[in-house]
Amino acid sequence: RQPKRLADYQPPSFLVSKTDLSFELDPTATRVSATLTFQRNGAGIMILDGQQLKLISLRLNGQMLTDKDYRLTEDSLEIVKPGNSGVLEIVTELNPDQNSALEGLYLAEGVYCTQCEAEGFRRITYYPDRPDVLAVFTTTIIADSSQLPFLLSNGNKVSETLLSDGRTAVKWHDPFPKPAYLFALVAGDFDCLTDAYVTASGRQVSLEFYVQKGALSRSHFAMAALKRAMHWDEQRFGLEYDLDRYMVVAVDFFNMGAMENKGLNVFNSKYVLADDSSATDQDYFNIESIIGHEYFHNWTGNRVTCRDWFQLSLKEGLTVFRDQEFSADMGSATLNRIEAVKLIRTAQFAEDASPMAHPIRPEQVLEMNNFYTVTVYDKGAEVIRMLQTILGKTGFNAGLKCYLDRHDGQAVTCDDFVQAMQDATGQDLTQFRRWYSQSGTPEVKVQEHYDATSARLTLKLHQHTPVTADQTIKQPLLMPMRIELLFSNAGSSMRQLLLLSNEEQEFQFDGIHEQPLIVWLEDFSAPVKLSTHYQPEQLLLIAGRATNGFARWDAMQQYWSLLISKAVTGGLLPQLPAELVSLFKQLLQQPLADIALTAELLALPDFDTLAEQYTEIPVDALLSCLAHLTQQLAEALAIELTACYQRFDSIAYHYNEQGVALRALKGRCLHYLAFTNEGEHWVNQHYRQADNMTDQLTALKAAQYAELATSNSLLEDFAKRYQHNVQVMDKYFSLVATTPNDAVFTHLDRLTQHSLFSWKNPNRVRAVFGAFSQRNAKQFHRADGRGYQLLAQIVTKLDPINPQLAARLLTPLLSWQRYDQQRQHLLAGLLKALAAQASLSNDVFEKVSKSLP
Ligand code: B3K
Ligand code: ZN
Repeated sequence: RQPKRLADYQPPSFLVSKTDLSFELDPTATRVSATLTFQRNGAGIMILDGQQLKLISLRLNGQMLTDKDYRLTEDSLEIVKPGNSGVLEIVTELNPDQNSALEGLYLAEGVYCTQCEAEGFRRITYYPDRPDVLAVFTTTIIADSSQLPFLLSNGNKVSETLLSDGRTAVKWHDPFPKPAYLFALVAGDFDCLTDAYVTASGRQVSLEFYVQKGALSRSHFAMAALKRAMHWDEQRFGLEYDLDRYMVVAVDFFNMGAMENKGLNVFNSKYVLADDSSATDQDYFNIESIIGHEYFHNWTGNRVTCRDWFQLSLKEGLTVFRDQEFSADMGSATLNRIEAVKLIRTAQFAEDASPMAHPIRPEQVLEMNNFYTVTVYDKGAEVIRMLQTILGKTGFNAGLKCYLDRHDGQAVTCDDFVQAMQDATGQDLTQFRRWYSQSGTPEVKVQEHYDATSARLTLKLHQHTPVTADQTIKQPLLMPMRIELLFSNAGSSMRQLLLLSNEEQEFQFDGIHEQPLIVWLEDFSAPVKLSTHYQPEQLLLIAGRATNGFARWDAMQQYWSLLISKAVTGGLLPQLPAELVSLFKQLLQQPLADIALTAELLALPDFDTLAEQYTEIPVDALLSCLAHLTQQLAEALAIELTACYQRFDSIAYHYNEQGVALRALKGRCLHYLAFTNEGEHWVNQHYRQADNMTDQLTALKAAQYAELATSNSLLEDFAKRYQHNVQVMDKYFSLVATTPNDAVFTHLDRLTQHSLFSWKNPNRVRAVFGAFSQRNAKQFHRADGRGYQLLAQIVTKLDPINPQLAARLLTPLLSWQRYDQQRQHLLAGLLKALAAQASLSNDVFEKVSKSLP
């Protein structure tokens, strides 16, 4: 197996300017006729990608080719004498029904659907399946329209014809040249929600959502979110939609969240369908953000695309940044930042410390699908955010405009992007580019020195990036560090932006007449691990006073981390300090005007955040500390928790900033109240009175974490109530999979027998086994290895069915070196056994082989 390397990039030898496709849909024998108009672009042979295809016929400029005119392998087709330009006609046959990998064209629940990114188009026809070949696509879909009333593809609908055999042919034309990964076809029977949007320049766009029959009433929120996204992109970046039609199809069988195919997004139904009785605040949030994300790709990804897949962050990091900015404007910016940073500090830091460590622009890839990672996406977004911090919003907007104007219609690189930012602003970004090539989490140490006589404050910063699995040599990075100096006089402070570029660097401030308390890394202005010398009391002061909401939350998190790490080192359970109790009392008695922030300030760090602060993760100690602290907080604050819980009457459900915040605060109180003597009462009442999914789930989770006797009966009630709503049943599956005791193994077994469960449906598999391995630390990390064994079995079972999914689920097993000897031994054994299996997919093989010494 040969990985591809960025360093080996060669421009394509042939380009395709026109791609005409015709599909005759059939469950087991779909015929695809492709007519490619090609031109030579450089030296080299004509080699087309193709996988799992049956070649039926091949013509060059009208002449039938015979087997001496071409060479066929498992994954390619070489045309021996193509000439410098011409027309190639390829007929292939494929089996959508058998396609459980959900890549290429597949049939699931009566719907034909495609997924071509990254390299799925080669499962549809022989083609130069690479993002730097851009063609104008015309697609004809032929099918029985009584079975499949909607036959959709990219662009504009050109014609619909009834054929003599009773079938219907629908023809689509997409005027924008695009790489094959943005091609899409959907055929099925749906309910359709339509609406319209008038762009800033007055163009009328028809908006269409295709959803499963009966789900129309659950697609209004997504439609409204789409209109908000379209408007926001016009306001913020001056970017308008460019086709007459924007279609979104929701399907239950999908490997990821959604896909930005030109003019025809395909979405996981989880990120479209919602109503107040079935969706949580989090679901609504996710829908708005993903609808935004795929829409924003129309410019950052589609109009300007990637030259090669190593450049993936060019579109993904940038588009995540754009969706984060959108969400921040639609709701609470502080809350959004907190959530984004949690993801970096858990999954992304873990990836940097794992055998899969890679820069946001990877250098070597065996299976591209393995690189749709938190590093490429979310660290990628942090890198873009740093650019905005360094250049300012105006500079950044100018840079983005320059990038899009300069490269519209092209397939380009991350370097091209940074160059545009540099050219538009005049800022030298040479050193900044290292963020694209260097992997790992930088560690920054800070020291402060205050001299009263000269009124001078000196700040000394030191940066160091530890070696990673993929890279040994690390260089200093350019990082923006936002700080705030707090003075004793309440309300008096000074905010600064420091640009750290050297390994060691000093910053001096004169005219500082008293020693300030420094808030470091406001708003998480760089994706680094910071080590400071705070005393616990100082952190509580920052939590009370910092201007930046994120910084206040962060100070609380650091406070708990410090307390817990002292306890872990001493082999003891942490005791609640009196000053913490009084701060919490105050927050509960007088919540801040920012209710959402109050709820966050009252939260303990989660297990995964704490875990990333240790080289060897003390699993059991961390879990006991967290449970113990929760119990102690509940006991010490029972009265205040009750009062705060009761203070806010439940308001009728509405998804808006205030509602979200109130539910979060009440939910936080309930989480602790569940640990008091009256836990059962509060949880039962919360569950029964809930008029929405958020509150129901809050009650169920509280009951489960506190291991209340009522937990099981509430869960049963829940399952009965929602047995007909598969999206909600996924939540039930996940809840059961996070059962914190031994019983979980019997439950998991039972769930796989459930009538709704299918090994072929990624949503179901993720709901059960994703939840078990990523959100049930206690049982997954059992010292006897039972959790690990189970996950390894599941990966083995899934690999032949859906390699992409199998490889994703495998991730938690890779970090075996992060645990104690016994766990290391168990994990390494399982990984070796996996590696020894015959016919592993590239997806699983690449990860397993990297994880073994
Ligand atoms: N671009 C797609 C992800 C494709 C993943 C392929 N394995 C969704 C997104 O990031 O918008
Ligand atoms: Zn994306």
